[in-house]
Amino acid sequence: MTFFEQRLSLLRKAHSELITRINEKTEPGNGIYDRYQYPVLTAAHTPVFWRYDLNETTNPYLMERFGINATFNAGAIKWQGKYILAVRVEGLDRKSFFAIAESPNGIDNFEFWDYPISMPETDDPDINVYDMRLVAHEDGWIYGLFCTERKDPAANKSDESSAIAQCGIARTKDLVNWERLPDLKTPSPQQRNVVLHPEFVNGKYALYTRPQDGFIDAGTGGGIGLGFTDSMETPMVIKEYIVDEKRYHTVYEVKNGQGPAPLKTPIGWLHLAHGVRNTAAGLRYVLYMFMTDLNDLTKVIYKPGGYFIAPEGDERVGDVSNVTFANGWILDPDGKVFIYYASSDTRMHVATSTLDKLIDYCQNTPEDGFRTATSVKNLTTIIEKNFRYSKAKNLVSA
Ligand code: M1P
Repeated sequence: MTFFEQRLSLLRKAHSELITRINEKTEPGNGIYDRYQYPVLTAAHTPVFWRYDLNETTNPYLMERFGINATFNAGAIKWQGKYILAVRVEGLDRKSFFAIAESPNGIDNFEFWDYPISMPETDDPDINVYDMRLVAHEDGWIYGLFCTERKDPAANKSDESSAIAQCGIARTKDLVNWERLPDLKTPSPQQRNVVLHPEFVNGKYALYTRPQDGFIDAGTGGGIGLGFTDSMETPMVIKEYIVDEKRYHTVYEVKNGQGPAPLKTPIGWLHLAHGVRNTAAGLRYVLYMFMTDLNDLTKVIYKPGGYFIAPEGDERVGDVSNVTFANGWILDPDGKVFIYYASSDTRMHVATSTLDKLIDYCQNTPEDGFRTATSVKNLTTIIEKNFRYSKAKNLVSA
């Protein structure tokens, strides 16, 4: 065997072992959802034939020719019986693109399709695209809404960082061929985390938005918004109604954003969102949940206090540390929910739960009372209830 052949065989073996690795639940969990032992996708899950020129003549050292930095913030959909992730793949050059990975069980054995998505551009080409939300809309199309970023034309000459973020839109029937539609127009100068609601509302398309003033700063943008457009071919939101506000001394005090499209339940629409707060170590991104009324999407009917998922252990560290972010989940017909979340802008994980458990979580977790005293009251109520219960049952201790 030549050096090249030996090295290629090692690379292929390591890749194959990684992508077929069984992923086990970590016990005992918190009863709300289960986390898993391993990330479902990392940069090393991308195919060897993406990263290397496999011709011994043109690449005798078998060096990486197209390095992958991270695989994160994936949209999700169940399609043709497979658990599909539309992954934000970031190359070493910092550009993100989308690529589909599929798994037979949603927990492990995720494998990338041969080619990344070739996303058509508009007349104003995207400099970077990321964080796709996949939605099977009742109009029959699968939509991908994502952030498209371009340099801010008003930035100072010396400023090579300022950007304008807007919502890019594309649709498909097969996840391979995409029709690009015009970018969404809204009253906000910057727009990220835009998500299409899966059903028509009074004959219109409904969109969750996140109005914000600056590229990073939400500024006067008040929280997660909701707007309507007559058409996705000329998408335009004239007014954004704030559904879930950012608020002082919460996990979403700096900004928040809708995660994937909400799931319909008999009780209301179930939402997964991210909230951001500031710390001495920088921004901290966590996930939280709330539910909205089935007939009035602007009315929050349940909102557990605090976070639902925050970075734990190795998840805390990555390119942008202390971040959990989710823009994809899948509801199976038997009620099982697969929550796909990324940690620290680096890798993808799954957590599993059921619709019943998540509704119970939303209905029965105390709300944030916005003061220490109300938090202590919530805790005391639980303790007293437990003591009353054990006394009634003649148990020795709670
Ligand atoms: O770096 C954390 C996240 O920051 C942005 O989210 P938001 O728009 O809420 O600030 C996005 O760039 C997201 O991709 C990233 O994970």
